[in-house]
Amino acid sequence: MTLRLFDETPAPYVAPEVIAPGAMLLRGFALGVDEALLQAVEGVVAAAPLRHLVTPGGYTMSVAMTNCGALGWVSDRSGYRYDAKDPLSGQAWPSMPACFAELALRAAAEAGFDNFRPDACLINRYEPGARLSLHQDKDEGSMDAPIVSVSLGLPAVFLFGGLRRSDCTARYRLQHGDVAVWGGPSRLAYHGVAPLAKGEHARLGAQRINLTFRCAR
Ligand code: MD3
Ligand code: FE
Repeated sequence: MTLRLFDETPAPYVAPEVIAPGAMLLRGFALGVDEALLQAVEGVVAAAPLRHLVTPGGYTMSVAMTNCGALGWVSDRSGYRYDAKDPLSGQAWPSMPACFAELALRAAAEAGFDNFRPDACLINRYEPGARLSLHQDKDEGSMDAPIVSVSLGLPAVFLFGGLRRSDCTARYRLQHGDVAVWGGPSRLAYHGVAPLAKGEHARLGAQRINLTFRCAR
């Protein structure tokens, strides 16, 4: 038996934890490649800066976002959509770094979804207090492909509900290096992120970064 002295100490990755049909948590799965992922995030952010998007209802999101890959998720007063161009620069989004595509492919395969080739990666940056209210990811062209998410930096409380907004939500603490895969019957589950608690992460400081890989086309 292993004595876990500090809750923040990541456990080595063992096997997927099934939280609902088609929804799996791969705790610590990204730990071996976390530094490569963060350096690639820095490259993407240098070309396509993080920004606070405005919702169709006129609210400015507390989470700052950018994208890489062929398509990027954007929001403005006219709605939510995927776009091949960064509206800030008018240029194509930065290409998907190889280490992103490789990790997403491996994680999806580990969760039973073969040949996952996402064309979009949304990068979310949370600072203390930032949150994502309960929503479904339904702007993608195909609901057959899963979504893969990678958590980096400060821990967050992830809210996972059902297919109706009114369904009750379970809470999961996502830590640096955790990967989640959502497909099949959980693809349209409502989910969100509770306001980020203050803290300091050794590599990222007072931030959480989440990478969300999608097949948008
Ligand atoms: C469960 N991001 O960007 S990713 C989002 O931590 C988003 O930044 C969160 O939700 C974050 O849209 C959570 C995990 C996730 C993504 C898609 C899902 C969970 C999901 C789709 C269905 C069910
Ligand atoms: Fe989402």
